Amino acid sequence: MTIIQFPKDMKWGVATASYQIEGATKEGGRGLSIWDTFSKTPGKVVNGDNGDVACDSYHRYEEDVELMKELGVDTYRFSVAWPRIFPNGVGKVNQEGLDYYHRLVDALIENDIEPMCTLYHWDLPQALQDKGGWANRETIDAFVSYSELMYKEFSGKIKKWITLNEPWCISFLSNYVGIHAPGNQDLQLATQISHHLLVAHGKSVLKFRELGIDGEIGFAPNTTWLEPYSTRQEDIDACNREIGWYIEWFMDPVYKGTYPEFMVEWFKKKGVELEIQDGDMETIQQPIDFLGINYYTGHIARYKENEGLLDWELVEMNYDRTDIGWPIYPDGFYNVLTRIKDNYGDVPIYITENGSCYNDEPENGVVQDDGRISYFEQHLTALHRAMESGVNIKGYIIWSLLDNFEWAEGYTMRFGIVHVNYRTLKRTPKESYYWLKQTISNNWFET
Ligand code: NCW
Repeated sequence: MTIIQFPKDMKWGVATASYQIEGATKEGGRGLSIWDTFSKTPGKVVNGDNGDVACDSYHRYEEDVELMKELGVDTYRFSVAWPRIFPNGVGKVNQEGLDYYHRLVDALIENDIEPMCTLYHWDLPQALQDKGGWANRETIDAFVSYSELMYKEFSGKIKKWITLNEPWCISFLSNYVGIHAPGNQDLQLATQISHHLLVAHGKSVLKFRELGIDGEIGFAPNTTWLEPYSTRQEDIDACNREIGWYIEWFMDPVYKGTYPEFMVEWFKKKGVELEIQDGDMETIQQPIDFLGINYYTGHIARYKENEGLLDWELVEMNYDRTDIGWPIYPDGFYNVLTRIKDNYGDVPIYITENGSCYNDEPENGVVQDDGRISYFEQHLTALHRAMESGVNIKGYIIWSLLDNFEWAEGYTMRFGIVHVNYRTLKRTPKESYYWLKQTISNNWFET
């Protein structure tokens, strides 16, 4: 038996995202988002599911806050639906949208839960997509106006801000792989979008500083780990490319003001050329207060000529997988965090998402999600090891408080520590919720 003990000032939180939980898509003056359009396009989402009702958190946020209070977390990471604030992306502000987030934030503060606000977790106003979306640099300005309004409106109430959630997903998954909204399959476009996102992030941080807002700001890239199958250089290089696509592609510009040469070269080989305007790299390299890291899975891989974009293939090692099919690879979590420390030094890090998909259902009112408990044990152990190696971890935020609309998977994949019955909207805390409650209150657990 080993005790894994966390520092006294460790923050514990849960996370959600607007389109995945709010529902009420036609209420409160909200405009359309690209996910309304995408989910209603036949063939894009499993079972033709959409976020019209989701967890109905727009109406049931008080119950959700109650669940957090009972769990004992001190942080709630949520996202704002941009089309609730600007139904057309720019222009007229929708007061009802602001009112909703005031009600939510006030309820959190009353319960001693600190709000951590993500400005963009994928629900772009459709009106902006109609003009090219993130491929159009006007969307950068629209994002800065939207973030400026939010900073001013919630100044003094929200002290932790995240500009973008998972810029890799916003650019490459949505515009190259094409399985998320808006669903393009164009590498040149996707890569250019990744640059526009970073400029939008940098400009938003600049605005935050210019306004002198009291608080901290960062962004939250998604990460993964590929372990080379052999010590052959080509296997090592192939894995490095995949890891670099998530880590260095998005973090080097922010921390170093340059794109990683090995990736620029690779993209060039694939016919991709970035258009970078004067001043862009300086804008992107604004100092941030913390880095948000999302980590879920890793793989073993080896070089394979002309396989996919980055010339690698998976090697099946029979690792356990979660119900969404992602291998469980806690060493990858440690490796990602130490690679970031090696690259960028002692940057403060919040784990802004970590969690797992298990589709256990209630039996006699109990959801026995042992797989999820084991996942938390393994990943918290890896996190602790990283902390002992000197990685500056400030907090751990669980994805997710609730089962919710899992994008292209619709409602078939459940990441919540609280079960949601999508017919009755009843919330049932799972066994992992009670395990976490104990762990959070102790600030340690035993393995
Ligand atoms: S889909 C995804 N997720 C899940 C989602 O619920 C959350 O909103 C996201 O922040 C859980 O955490 C993130 N991430 C994308 C995973 C990439 C899938 C790669 C497919 C490659 C073809």
